[in-house]
Amino acid sequence: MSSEEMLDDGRARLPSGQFLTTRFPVLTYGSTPVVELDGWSFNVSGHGLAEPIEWTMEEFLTLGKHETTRDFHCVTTWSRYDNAWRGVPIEAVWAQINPHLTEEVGAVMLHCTCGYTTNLLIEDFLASDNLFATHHDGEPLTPDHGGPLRFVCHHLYAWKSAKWIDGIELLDMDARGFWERNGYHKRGDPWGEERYAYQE
Ligand SMILES: Nc1nc2c(c(=O)[nH]1)N[C@H]1C(S)=C(S)[C@@H](COP(=O)(O)O)O[C@H]1N2
Ligand SMILES: [Mo]
Repeated sequence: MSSEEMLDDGRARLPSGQFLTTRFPVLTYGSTPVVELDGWSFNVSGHGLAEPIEWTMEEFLTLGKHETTRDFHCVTTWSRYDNAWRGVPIEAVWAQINPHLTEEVGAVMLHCTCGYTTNLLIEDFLASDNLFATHHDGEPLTPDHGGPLRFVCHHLYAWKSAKWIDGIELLDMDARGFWERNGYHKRGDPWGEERYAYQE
């Protein structure tokens, strides 16, 4: 694992200011919640959607299947290469939402059981290979890493990869989630070192 590797498009595999770890650190604001699936639902609501959409975990997991192996970059400067994620692909979830939209969606706010939120522009949210992961490196996601369900967005800093996700709020325009209101960048591109709000 060299830190001088390049991606196909010529960017460095390891973004500037990052160091490589083979560990899988747990980065959580607050403590790990216990997600009780009894009574749990995944909710989609907000801008352009007349009727909210609701799925049980069982229903959500039947929407589709996807596996991808990608790098993970935390803004606190650690990066972990080659994480094998498995779960429900973004395309399958969006295929359920899109036909019900009456207006254009510009961004989303992701909601988690613990109250954590994070915002993404719609094009970042819909990037191919994004997924709602249930497994990491062949094992069910542990509660610390967001089990039973976490969103994973590979091309932005890992704070956008919301653990214990249970909802998508559709927005007409971008807004700020938890870290984005607390000093972090609205978008968070690791190759642009979009770490802090003052860089916007
Ligand atoms: N719900 C929730 N999701 C979260 C966080 C959090 O505190 N709460 N932390 C974020 C941050 S800052 C990072 S780096 C990654 C870390 O994921 P990991 O703990 O599985 O390594 O989760 C992100 N998702
Ligand atoms: Mo992070």
